Amino acid sequence: MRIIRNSVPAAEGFRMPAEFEPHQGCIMIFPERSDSWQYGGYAARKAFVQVAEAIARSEKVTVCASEAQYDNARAMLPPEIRVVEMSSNDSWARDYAPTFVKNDVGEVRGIDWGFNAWGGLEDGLYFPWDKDNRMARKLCDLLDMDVYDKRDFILEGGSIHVDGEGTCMVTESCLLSKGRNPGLSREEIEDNLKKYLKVSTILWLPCGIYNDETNEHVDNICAFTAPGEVVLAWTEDVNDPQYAMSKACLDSLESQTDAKGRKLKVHKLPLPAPVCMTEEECSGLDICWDEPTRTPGERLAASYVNFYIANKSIVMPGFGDPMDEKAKEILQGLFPERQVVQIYARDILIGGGNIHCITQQIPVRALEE
Ligand code: KQY
Repeated sequence: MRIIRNSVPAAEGFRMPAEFEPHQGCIMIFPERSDSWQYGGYAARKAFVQVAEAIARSEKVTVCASEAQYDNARAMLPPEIRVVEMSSNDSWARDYAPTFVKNDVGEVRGIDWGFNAWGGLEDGLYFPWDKDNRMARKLCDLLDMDVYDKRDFILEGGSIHVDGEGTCMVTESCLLSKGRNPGLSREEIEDNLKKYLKVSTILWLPCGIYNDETNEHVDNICAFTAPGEVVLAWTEDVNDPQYAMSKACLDSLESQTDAKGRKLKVHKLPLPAPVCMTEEECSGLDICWDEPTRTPGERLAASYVNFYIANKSIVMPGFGDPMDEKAKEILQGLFPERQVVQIYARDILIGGGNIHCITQQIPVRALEE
């Protein structure tokens, strides 16, 4: 594995493919952190296993597990899933596994962005985060891929979505937050995205999902379903604080065009009713640096937009809500070639994210095409 410091992906013809382009596989990390996951991750692990199994039906899944969890992961996961021992601070593969870029002859490389637990000492969610920050490079080594070193720029994979045709979508609340790159202007941030993802247009949405502790990652509010088409998390309840946020995103999407000059077709994806922490759930969480990570009644950032596009399926969350079925139907209509699989994901949501946040796709390489 070469660590590339003297060049950038766009200059060498590497672009980030859209998630709906073919994958060689998917990376996940086994959960165990006791202030993120109830009862040391017991229920979360079961949900992660269901997600991994669903994805593994159409692509190779690699699950990273700690030394302590390796035997358990190997026993819980089916043989076709690869389990490797790798240290991490938590389990958000979307955010700190590499972002992969690919060139026209099918070579794939990784990008190693800086990671500071969603805001570092400003408003980050745990400390330390050093093991997470080392994962992208280790994974590129494991996958035999060269890696671009961009650790001087803080970025999580969940804070970007691309259409594979020159457009990247982000939220202002996240990319312009104080805890990430306070020394960089909006233009300098755009410039990094353009050089590293090989995009020419950045769609800036103002915000994301209410109470999303990542400073409102784009992957929880809006996602590309095809070039020129997105799904947007939506509520008709004008009294819900989410209404104004979703409406602001809709207005913003309607006022912009993508890299190909298209107006975006926006499909509204309804939200479930507010999902809030119970006393019992809170009592299953350990304390993080003298503070509880969750409080009873706290609203979680539940959204059906947080789905994963696998080669032959869409793996989406369910919350035991009457809207589960409707959201599934909408996604099935938008992805007629893929089977929509819904997994009950409350135990993932408690950790602060969902199925998209715990997965990272690896584009197919020339040899596999
Ligand atoms: O990408 C995400 N949504 C991860 C959030 C992690 C929160 C840590 N509790």
